[in-house]
Amino acid sequence: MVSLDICLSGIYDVNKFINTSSVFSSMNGVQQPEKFPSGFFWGTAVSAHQVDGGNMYNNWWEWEQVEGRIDQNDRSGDACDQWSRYEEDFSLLSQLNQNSYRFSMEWSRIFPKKGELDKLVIEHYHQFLDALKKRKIEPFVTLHHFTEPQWLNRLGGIERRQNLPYFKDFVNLVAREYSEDIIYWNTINEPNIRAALGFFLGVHPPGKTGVYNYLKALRNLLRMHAEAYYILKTENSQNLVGVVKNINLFEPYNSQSRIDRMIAWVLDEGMNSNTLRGIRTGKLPLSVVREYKNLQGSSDFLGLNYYNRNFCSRKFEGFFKNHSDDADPTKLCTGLNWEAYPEGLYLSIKRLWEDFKLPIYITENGIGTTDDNWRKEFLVNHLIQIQKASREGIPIKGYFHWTLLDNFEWAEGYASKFGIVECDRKTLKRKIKESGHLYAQIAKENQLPMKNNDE
Ligand code: IFM
Repeated sequence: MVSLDICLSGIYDVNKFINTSSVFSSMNGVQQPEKFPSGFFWGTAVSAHQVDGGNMYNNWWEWEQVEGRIDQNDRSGDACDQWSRYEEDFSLLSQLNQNSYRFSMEWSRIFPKKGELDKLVIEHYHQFLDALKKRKIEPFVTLHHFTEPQWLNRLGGIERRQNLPYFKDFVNLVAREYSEDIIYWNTINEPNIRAALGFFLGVHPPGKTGVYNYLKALRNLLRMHAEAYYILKTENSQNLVGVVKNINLFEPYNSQSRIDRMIAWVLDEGMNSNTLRGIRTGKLPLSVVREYKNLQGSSDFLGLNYYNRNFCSRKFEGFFKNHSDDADPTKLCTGLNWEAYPEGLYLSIKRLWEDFKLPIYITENGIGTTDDNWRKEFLVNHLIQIQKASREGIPIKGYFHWTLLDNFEWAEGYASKFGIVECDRKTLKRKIKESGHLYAQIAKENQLPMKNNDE
């Protein structure tokens, strides 16, 4: 049997893993796979624009219509049509032994026009939540996941501070309507990524570039987070509210090089530390003003999205690349070229814990690949890292695999297959992949796969 130490440090072929090793604890002298904490949330995460279909009132819809912006000129279109197929999808969740589901409520659907709300959409979300409740699936709701209403953009978008009240209207409404059915709220999904892709690199709407725009957008996203936290806690103090931060690890390409180390520090500061510090202390990134009211301590938990690490050097375009020199090209995430680095999940969890001492939910983690065996390996290897951190006493309360269905991966279109369930692009027929079956087994047993005694 593979020893525990090796098991924790290595990358494993999942078939070997399933057959010969697991994270074992000894009970009455019998080796048992270690359990995840009791009450652990097993789920998948999605976002409205990526799965619902027909989101024609948001800025992404407009953005996609211009040729050349999305890989293969894909458009979100019907996406996975979860808007009308949610009953079918939630039955799939039950089949997959999921006890939770992370999804986003679409601001532009609730308010398709400025000041005008759509009552049918409000009702739709009630039914959606009822359908989850009926199946005993805990909703984890995200309020902002990369999209904004088109009318907001015409008023200057999220980079304009004067537009903050519109977001507050949306959150007030959602808090009033749904607080009885929702406990877990994610305010903003990946504020730094939304700001970097839309306002620094210009590859997401509104296509702006530069550090100044990045900081403006990021500060406003943090203000939006702070206001949402305040509204939800005022509505019901039992609400549990947290930001979703993705941790992009930045390492020097050459650890002996002072410049590489410095670049890694700057990128980490700009993409990670400034935001985490903001939420801890209330201070907005590079702001001359002191604190922003309601920002300090505005998280009951941390949602951690973790995918990959980057190697930093001035010789790379943009000063970093997202895989090592000897990465196996067949194992990189489609379109995004991320290389799996499971240990980075453990490091990111540790970092959040040391900074905040708050419960942590892994709100996203996954890989875009057509090689489903590789996805199984990826899954298991990352779950091992969660167990390692849990063993050190860090309260990790749930894991949401990204994602349920193969869906619209923003600028990468439909080529990147992140789902544990296939969604046929023509018929939208769903089919559980092997990785889905493996995940269902893990969720059911609340532990990694059993050792096969025949080996
Ligand atoms: O699909 C995205 C998601 O919307 C935000 N986090 C990263 C995922 C994979 O790129």
